[in-house]
Amino acid sequence: MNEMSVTGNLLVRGKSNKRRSKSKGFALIGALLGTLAAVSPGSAAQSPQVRLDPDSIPQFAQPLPGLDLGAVVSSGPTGVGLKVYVGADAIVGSTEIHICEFDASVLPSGTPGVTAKTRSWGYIVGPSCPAPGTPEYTQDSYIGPVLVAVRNLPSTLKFVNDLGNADSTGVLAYKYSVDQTIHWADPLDLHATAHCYHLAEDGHIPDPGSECAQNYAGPIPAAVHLHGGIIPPELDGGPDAWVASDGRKGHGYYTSAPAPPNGFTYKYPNAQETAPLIFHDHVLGNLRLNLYAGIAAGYIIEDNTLIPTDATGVWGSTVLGVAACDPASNKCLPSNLPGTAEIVPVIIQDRIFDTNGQLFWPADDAGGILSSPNPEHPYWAPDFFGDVNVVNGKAWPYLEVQPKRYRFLFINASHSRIYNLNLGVPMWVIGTDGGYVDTPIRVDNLLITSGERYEVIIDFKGLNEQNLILRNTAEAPYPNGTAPKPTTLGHVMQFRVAAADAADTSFDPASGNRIRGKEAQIVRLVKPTKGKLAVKKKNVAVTRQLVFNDVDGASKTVTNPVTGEPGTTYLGGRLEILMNNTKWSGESDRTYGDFTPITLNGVTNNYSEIVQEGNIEVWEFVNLTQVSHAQHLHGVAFQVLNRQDFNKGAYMAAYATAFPGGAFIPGFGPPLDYRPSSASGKKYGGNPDIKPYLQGKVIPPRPEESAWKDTVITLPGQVTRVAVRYTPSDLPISAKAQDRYFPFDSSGGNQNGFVHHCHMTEHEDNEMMRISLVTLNPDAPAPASRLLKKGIDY
Ligand SMILES: [Cu+2]
Repeated sequence: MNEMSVTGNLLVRGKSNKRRSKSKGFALIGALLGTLAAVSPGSAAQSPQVRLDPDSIPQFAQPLPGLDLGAVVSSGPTGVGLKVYVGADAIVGSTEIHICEFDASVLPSGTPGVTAKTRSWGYIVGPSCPAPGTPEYTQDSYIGPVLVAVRNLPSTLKFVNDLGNADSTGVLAYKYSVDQTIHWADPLDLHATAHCYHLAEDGHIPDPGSECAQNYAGPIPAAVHLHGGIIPPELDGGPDAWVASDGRKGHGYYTSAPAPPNGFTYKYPNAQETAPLIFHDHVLGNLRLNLYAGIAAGYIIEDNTLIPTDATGVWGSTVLGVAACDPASNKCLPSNLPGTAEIVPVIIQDRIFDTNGQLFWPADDAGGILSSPNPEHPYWAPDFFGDVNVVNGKAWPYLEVQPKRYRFLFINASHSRIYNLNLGVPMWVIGTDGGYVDTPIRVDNLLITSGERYEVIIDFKGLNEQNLILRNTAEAPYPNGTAPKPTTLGHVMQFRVAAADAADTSFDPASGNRIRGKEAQIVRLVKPTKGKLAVKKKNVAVTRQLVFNDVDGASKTVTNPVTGEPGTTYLGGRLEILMNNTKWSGESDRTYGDFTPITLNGVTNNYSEIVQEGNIEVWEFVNLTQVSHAQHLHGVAFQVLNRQDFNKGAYMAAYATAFPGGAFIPGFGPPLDYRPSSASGKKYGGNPDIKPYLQGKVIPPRPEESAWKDTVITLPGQVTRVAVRYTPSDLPISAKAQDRYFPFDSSGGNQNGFVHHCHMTEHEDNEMMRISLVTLNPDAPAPASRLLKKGIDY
């Protein structure tokens, strides 16, 4: 099958100068703050690290960092690690979180040759970062914390970026691997003079040792995104909201309250349904390395009105001091459902280590393997697949359990790797990305992609004295790649079941009893078992078709821009993956006038997805590439409608010939006008309608995908459809037009949008991300009359 490729000429761009100057304005903000540190010049160097053989790492030698229940109510926030914070300090008070560098115990002692801890980055709750040389500088885990907030009680989090400069970081994976040829935050504004990003777009290979090929040496930028948060766009912490360690800022920077120059304060309203969220780094074009260094944490929103007073667990109204629900209302969760404080997070990542226990990143030919397929992007590769599974910050840990039920929160926080988890015993899904399911769903395998979450109950009863291994069988890339090596990547963690029987009065998911009471069931946009809409078709305001396409570079033999080694042969392959063939900024030479330029703080981006608050839309993701993607929408929840195969070759041919001139133009945008036409099947998106190329029946979502979600697996050669409604998720379908709105200004003053993107970090870092603006429902109250007001409540 012919894959789409750059055939012949790369697009000649006429507006480059305009684009090259666009990010200047905001770099000045840092200068005005007077906090800029001297930045030393960079150099182009290949990482000297040597990869550690994953077979040498002892498995199941370290306990899984668990929840520190002692910290729940009494002592309040201290340090990093998987501590759950419940109580005034974390919920209604102000919590200060520093983004820090420190050592973490990732590999077990006894790993041959490894004597050092793993230098990492992460969130540290408290007034400052731990100082080198102090005991606190060595953290048990880089992941965390897990914060617990309560619905409708706002939480104020002050984030401070204390990461310092790239040339002095001990995280070698970052120091040697930032790629300045992709569109990234670029705090030093190298774009303005060296045009690295645009040169790469035009097929230019950086000269060896030139600015564009050098290791980034400036202040480290970071952004904090609340993944799954239904929040105002100003608080979304998207790619342009970054702040660098020296106070330089991206043009989407926002703070709800005074903060240090290198930080910001977000007042999260927590107005949404109960859901397990994540907060993690989201800096433009380089979040893969920030995440790799460790910056990720959990954020659970609980709903007191669902929590019964007679809970048997630690969780309950007494913890929060707020009246709980009346079980007779039929709205409560089961009274014996294990509470939030009993959730065991299982945050799964894959990593590569060097022989000194440090994080290793496969950029260019670090470690002697040429990982970057194209010299135009010497430090970037289209996938990252590690060789070690790390859970909650520990390589292949174990967890001692009693022979009874436990409640787990599975989070895939890896880069490109999809996991297909199985334990050999049933797993009962009780919640997904956006909250609880109606009734527990039994699964024997749990397919989970980057950014997805599943809450699961596992019953270890009768398994006394057994050691169970949580295994992974997913190919990488999924589904047509390499099977995981059974003895390394095939192992995730181990459960050791104790000998003595244990009493268990907790909720039994096999009972068939509901999770959500009858009055609190999921508001259905779709009928999941049928794969059909649950709302009338006329109530779907807009259908969009978004096509994912590869833009490939050719194999070539050139001088390696990093090492200067002549005659280096690059394999060629994906230079970038696009949605609707459109770059992140939406800039292109199209003259249709179908994209809407919107300017925020002096920077203009070209929007295509202008959605209206209150509306229901169907989004169809058409995957023309060879791998799965993980589509994630910010600021809203959706329901998976269905999937359907299509004739990829025939559609790709029709797609290519629909472009002006009859051939694919990389980065041009979709071939047709974005607005609906008969050729697009009346869908937005500017693509030939996929409908004539569909094959077979619609495939309903997997049962465990049937609750609210924000991230979905989209397989190659398939259309994946989701139904999305731009309102709070628990608003009844019958709500009147004037009631369909968020409690805040979802439009960000008609200037500030939300991104939607692939959650595979190599893809989102390199253009597989777009912006959508949520315009206000004209029938709904104006922002000044809404519950949450910018400048006051957020
Ligand atoms: Cu992707």
